[in-house]
Amino acid sequence: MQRTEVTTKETIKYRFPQDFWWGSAASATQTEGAANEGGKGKNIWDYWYEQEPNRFFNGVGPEKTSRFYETYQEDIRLMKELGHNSFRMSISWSRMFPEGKGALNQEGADFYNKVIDEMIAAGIEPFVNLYHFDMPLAMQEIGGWENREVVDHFVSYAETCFRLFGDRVKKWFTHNEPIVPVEGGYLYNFHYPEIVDFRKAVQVAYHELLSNAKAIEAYRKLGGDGQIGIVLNLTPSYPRSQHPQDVKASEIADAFFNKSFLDPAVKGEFPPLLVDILREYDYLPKMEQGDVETIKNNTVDLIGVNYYQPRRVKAKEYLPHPDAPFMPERFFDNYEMPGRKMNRHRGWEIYEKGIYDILINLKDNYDNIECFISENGMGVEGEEKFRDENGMIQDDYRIEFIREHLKWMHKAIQEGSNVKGYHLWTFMDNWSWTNAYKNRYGFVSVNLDQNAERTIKKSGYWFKSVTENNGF
Ligand code: BGP
Repeated sequence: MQRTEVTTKETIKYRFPQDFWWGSAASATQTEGAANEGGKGKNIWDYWYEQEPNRFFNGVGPEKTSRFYETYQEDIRLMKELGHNSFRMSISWSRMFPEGKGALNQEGADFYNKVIDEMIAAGIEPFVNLYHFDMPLAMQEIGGWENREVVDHFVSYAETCFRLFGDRVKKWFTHNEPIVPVEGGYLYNFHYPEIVDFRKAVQVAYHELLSNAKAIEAYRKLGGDGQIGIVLNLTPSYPRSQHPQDVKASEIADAFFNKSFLDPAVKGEFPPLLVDILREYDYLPKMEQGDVETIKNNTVDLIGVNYYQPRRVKAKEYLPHPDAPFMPERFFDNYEMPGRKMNRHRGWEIYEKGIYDILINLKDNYDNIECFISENGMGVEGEEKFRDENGMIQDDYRIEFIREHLKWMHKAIQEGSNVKGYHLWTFMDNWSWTNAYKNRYGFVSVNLDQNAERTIKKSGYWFKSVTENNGF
């Protein structure tokens, strides 16, 4: 493997606080591979791929992904080489409990024990997430998050993880982007079970929230001495204009997609605007006695913020058809701002200041809760064409992307934001759900044609210098 050092001779203009968390994030299904090995049960991705391989870019499924299950030692060594002091992974529920409940798969527990130990030995703090889109199939068969029983099974699984790994893991996360399974699975058809049903969507969101609160409660009951939080994709909703109808549209979009999880997770309360809408249209979820207290009393210690793109909205141009299925878009239209900067590979706008706006919002309206950027990154298709004669991918666009976001983060810190770190999505190229290996996000490239060979990209070396200097 070719290694060309990237040296930065610049003087440090953007210095970050001491002990800043530098690292990256990944998830089990996207990296581990070995989907049918080591006693793992099937999850919805394994199943969906069997049923509809055409839904996945180039027909590539989750069975092998980036092979972290076999190569974790080498990968952790590379993380260390790139200056990581922390890394967020997720545990696969169906690797721990093949049926989602019942007997523990000891081989699964052994694997995570080895990974955690290996990271700690390398001086990398493991941040561990319990749910990253990967419902065990057996749980989906009884309704997944639609079914309240699944909340209890999730909490039992979480408790097992706290018991087995909590002596070494001090940063826990219940969910990654819990709005995404709602959007993908129950509104917009990009996750299994491909249902379009607003009532179910609301119930799914509610049960995810309840499972967050109950898992936090369990952690504290067990005497957990670390921190427990949730990772949310906080997508700022910018109105097209300051016209009151545009502003109102953006407030509603914000209530649906950000405050829906942020308010209950941090404040233990539901956003009034969302509750009013759900009540008016008769879509309030089924709740049980005691739930409100459980949610109120079990709020998070910290928030992971995933930020990729802003949401831009405008007042509706046309009234929705009265018989159309109920969707959040009944209240706003998405708005394509002329002149916006795009990552065309992913179809996402790049708006670096969004990261600052999120952090200032958390500071001003959420008691400046401790947080970190838990994902941010740039997926690019066809990166092989940027490989130079020494075999290194010259991803200057990624360096620029990260650098510009870090500058805005730095400004937020100077203004008092309680942001503690920055994790890139992702460490090495991995499997992106239905996009499979279309867009590459890693500091490290994974060559699927060469036995998943890893090579560090230019951005990886650049990041190493940032971590060493604690700034740039
Ligand atoms: C986030 C997810 C990640 C990751 C990332 C990039 O929503 O938490 O799992 O996949 O987005 O998105 P994509 O893979 O769809 O390009």
